[in-house]
Amino acid sequence: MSIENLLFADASITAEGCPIVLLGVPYDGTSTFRGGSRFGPNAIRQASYNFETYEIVHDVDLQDVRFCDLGNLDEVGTSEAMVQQVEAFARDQLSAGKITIMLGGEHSITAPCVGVHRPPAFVVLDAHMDFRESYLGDRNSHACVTRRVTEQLGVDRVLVVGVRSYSGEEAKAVKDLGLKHITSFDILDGGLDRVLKALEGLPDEVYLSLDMDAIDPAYAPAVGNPEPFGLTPLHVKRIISALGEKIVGFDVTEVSPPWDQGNTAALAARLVREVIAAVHRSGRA
Ligand SMILES: [Mn+2]
Repeated sequence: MSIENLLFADASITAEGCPIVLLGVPYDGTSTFRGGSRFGPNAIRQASYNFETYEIVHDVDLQDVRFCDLGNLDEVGTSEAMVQQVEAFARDQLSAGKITIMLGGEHSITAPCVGVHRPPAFVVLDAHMDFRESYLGDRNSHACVTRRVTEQLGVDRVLVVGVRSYSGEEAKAVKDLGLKHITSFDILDGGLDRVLKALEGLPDEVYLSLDMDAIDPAYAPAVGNPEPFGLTPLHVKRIISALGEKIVGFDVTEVSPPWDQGNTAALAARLVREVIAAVHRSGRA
């Protein structure tokens, strides 16, 4: 199978009868430090063949799960074009009652998808607050994602986990608006229980966005903006398990293959498989 036709391991090629739909969004047009995440979707797909089909914690064999991989969106030049593409995808899949999983691409792909989904709750794992009003003249920038989502959903529906880097201007906006967030330092002091308690209180439908830079660069070095003092892969696995039955949309972003020895893509692929198994196990799909 050529790279153009490479599917995520165990995925079917058509959406018919599949409650879970994967899509690659090869967009990295607003990346400012280390580009290359447009190669992320296919690197994650390639890495997905490394793993057993049976997921031990969920007692789910992915060969028995109906999910499809629709391939990649066409590459586009502007953030506006990307936003339109992702919105169209999200509208189609939402009206068909599908659970969407996007493989990024940079984190800017999240806001248009969430804007269409309008979930009762949005949880984002990210080293960064991404709470700028605009960045380098672009409101669709990866540096503004959580700000845009907060505008779309209302601040009460948003929870940021693993954050440890933001500007003074963002700190003020976060405080003024009362954006809920749990830093990686909070987790160091209070354990993951603090996060799990916050997740327990969420509504039944949650969109989960994973910026791979939430995870420590020791485990996920190939991201656009690596930030020390991060979460461990097991933290993220545990969060996915805790949310499993509530997940109605998921994305994994910022894997940048030109900087990777393969471990970042492998971890991303493994976590996508974890999400699929957790969602399936819940009976929602
Ligand atoms: Mn980030």
